Amino acid sequence: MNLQASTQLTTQKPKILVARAIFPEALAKLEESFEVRSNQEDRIFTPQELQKELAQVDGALVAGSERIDASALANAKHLKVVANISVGYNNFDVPAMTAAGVMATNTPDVLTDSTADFGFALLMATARRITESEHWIRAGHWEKWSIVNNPLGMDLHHSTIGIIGMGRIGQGIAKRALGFGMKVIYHNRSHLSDVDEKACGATYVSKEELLRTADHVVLVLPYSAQSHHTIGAKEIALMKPTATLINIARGGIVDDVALAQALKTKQIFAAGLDVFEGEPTVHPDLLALSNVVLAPHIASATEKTRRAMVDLAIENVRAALAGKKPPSLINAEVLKDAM
Ligand code: 8YV
Repeated sequence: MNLQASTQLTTQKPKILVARAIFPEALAKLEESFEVRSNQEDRIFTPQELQKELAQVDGALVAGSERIDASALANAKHLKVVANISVGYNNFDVPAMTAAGVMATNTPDVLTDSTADFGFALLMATARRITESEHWIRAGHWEKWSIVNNPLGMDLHHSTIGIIGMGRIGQGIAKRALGFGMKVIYHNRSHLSDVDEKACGATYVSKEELLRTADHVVLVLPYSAQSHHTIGAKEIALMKPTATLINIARGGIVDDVALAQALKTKQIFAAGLDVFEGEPTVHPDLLALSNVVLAPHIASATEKTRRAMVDLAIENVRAALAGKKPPSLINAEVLKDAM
């Protein structure tokens, strides 16, 4: 094969953008079949940069940090697919993507168990004040140990867990809670089937009843205009003063200012937060409080799961660019005209 032919072949490969750093092995595999524009230095693109990048490719892998809307797609004449390396896709304007003929995909299922594990870990750390206790040791306070003067926590076992958002991850948390002898109540847009309710040992209640009766409230619902500030001052006021609030869903589901105020005045016992309004910025009032456990959006972050998420996103791009239906296509209506 002469050099010209090889160059010709290279230029015939579909072009893809990898907007955030991914595992080097995954990138190397992609480079076998695609001409890849990758951002391994992981600097988040400005909206203008993202628009320019998308204009040059047939497909893209992105994460929650990339907003894909009409403006991002304005010059993306060849773009067929944008694969989110994430199950939540509130960074996608799906109608705008469909209107532009762009397939939108996400990464469901592969992260369910890791995320449910983490939700439970955050709940335990929050209720049993684990990070606060560690700081206590590091600050040299162990000398002050006494029966009544340790960081005293709240029990999980035989308490009531209230789960708002009972999709795959919510159900995973419910099943873990059963192992702790917890009573499970939930609120969701729709009731689970009888079979699923039974498998989770869960009872449907109104949001108000859940907030009033749960010892631990866990948020696992998708973010949308409708779910914005699902928990604000009014909702927190319904909660028990001994209750904990766990958010592994999305920033914006909780009004962080109202929550910080409630934690400051001990209106509720504690909170565990993996997600924040305005990430990666955390409200300074939350940073100053000891009765909140903070994590940097890591619910899905295990080695195995993050690799599986990247692999599924790649599978989605491969299928779309081969003229097939991607395994986790969000906007199936886009196929009506395209295939
Ligand atoms: C992602 C998440 O790591 O899947 C989701 O919805 O929140 C996380 O698993 C994050 O969104 C990065 O894209």
